[in-house]
Amino acid sequence: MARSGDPVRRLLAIYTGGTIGMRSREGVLVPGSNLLPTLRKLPMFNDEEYSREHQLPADTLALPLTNQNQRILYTILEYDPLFDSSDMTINEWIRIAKDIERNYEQYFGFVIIHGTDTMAFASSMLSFILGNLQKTVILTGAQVPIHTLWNDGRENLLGGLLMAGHYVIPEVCLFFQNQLYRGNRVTKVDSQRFAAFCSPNLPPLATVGADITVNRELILKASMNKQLVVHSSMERNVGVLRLYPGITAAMVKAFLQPPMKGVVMETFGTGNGPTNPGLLWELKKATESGMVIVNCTHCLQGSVTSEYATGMALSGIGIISGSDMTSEAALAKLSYVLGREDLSLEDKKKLLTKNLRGEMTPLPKDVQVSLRDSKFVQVIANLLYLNCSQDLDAVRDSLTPTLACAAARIGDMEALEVIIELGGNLSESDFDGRTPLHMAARGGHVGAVQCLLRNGAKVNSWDGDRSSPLLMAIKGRHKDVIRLLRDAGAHLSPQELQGAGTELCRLAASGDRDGLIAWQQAGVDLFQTGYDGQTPLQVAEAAGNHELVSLLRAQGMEARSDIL
Ligand code: ASN
Repeated sequence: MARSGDPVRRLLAIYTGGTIGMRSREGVLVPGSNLLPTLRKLPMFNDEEYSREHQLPADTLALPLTNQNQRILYTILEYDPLFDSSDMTINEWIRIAKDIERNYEQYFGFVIIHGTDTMAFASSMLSFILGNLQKTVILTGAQVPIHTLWNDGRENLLGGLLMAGHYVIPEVCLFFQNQLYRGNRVTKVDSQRFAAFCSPNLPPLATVGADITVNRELILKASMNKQLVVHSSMERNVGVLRLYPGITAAMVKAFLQPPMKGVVMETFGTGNGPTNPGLLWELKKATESGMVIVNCTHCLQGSVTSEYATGMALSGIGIISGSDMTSEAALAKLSYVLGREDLSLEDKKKLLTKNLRGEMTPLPKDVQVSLRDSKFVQVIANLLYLNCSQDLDAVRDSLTPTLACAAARIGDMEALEVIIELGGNLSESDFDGRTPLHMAARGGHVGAVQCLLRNGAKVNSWDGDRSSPLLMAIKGRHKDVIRLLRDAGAHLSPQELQGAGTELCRLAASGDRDGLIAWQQAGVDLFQTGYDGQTPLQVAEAAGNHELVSLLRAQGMEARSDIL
């Protein structure tokens, strides 16, 4: 989270519809166009003098100077047609995301004026559609139209504009009744009262009273140096199935038919369902044939755990725990993950269990982790990712080298990816001076080496024993790793090369063919002499190792022909 020093902040307010601008027609409320002229007439939304003096364009208004002397200008992009949010679909949310993308550079932040009925779905979906967000996106709306005498629209819209104009909160948020929530944590809980939303499993990101209190430790960290991505290939064939006592196998079967590809199943309490064998069989058949089912509790608050046999029965048939996600967030995540064409089904299922946009609390109380378990690294990294306030950056920077080394040592790609996403420096060494690349090279983990190199790890570095990743790969005889490192420009230091002749003779004496080939692959001349002036060829001849002799002679011929 940050506040910029620029005295004028420009926001884009995308008006999609909703009660806030509705008008009564034949006794019922319908979406109302021309929100801007209404706002122009309200002094709290329009500093007329400033607008005139600065000749603002017709689609742009200026808020009066804020308490912090900030000037906020906002341009209204009004959709046509406007929507009651009951008519919104993934298509409209992708359109909003694309409008944000198109205008991303021109504006400091974005406010989306949306109907409240499906606003929790909208904010959840947008949190997944918008990848690598570095600017504030706030959804808001009202329970009562803004042009009526007593309404909540003015307060909500003004609050949304002020928050987006003052703070960089790089998330999709929802502002309602003085609270700024993470968008994928909210649900609509009241159809009439002004306090329409709640965020049952995460406190508000900010609260507005006489002062604004921002919960800095909750704000997600922006993925710096990465470009905004609009994930428009969201899977539409996803749905929500609410279990109830007595639901039959036939009903569940009917729901799970094509084209359905993913289902959020709302279950009882801590994630429990009936143990009726017929019903479990239908669910098992579905998961086995590729249907992805996420288990969310239909309780307002709390998480899916594995306390009861009735819950275990569901996880035993391939149903994925949705932890403490709201059903709205789980549906959006399912749509995003299933839409990722670059992933296998297994990878999609794994991704669903991870915290991607702060939508779930990463360390459920029932997860036991041990220091020996690779999951430990992931859990710590996830915790750091979620609690990424500036205060925690220093802790993160000191922990990530050790975490990355631990992950690289066992070739734990998932943990490495979490650390990379966290922004950890992959060239930083642990207390032994070893970098993650040293550890991955020593273990011969080709995937981890590739991943580290791809993400900018330094290829030539020397640890406390003055060994490079290349030397570690040679010692382990990891041919594929040696090749990767060499292709990336790895070389041995003069100090490492100094003792090479003696080491080659030792390998020749013990008949270690693979050891010799590893050195040769690393670009080392096999005809160096050892401490007593003998070459490895002479040592092999003396040992009567014919296989090695012919290998070394062939190498010698090759080397000579190279020189000629
Ligand atoms: N039906 C309206 C909508 O969602 C409700 C509202 O905005 N308060 O568009």
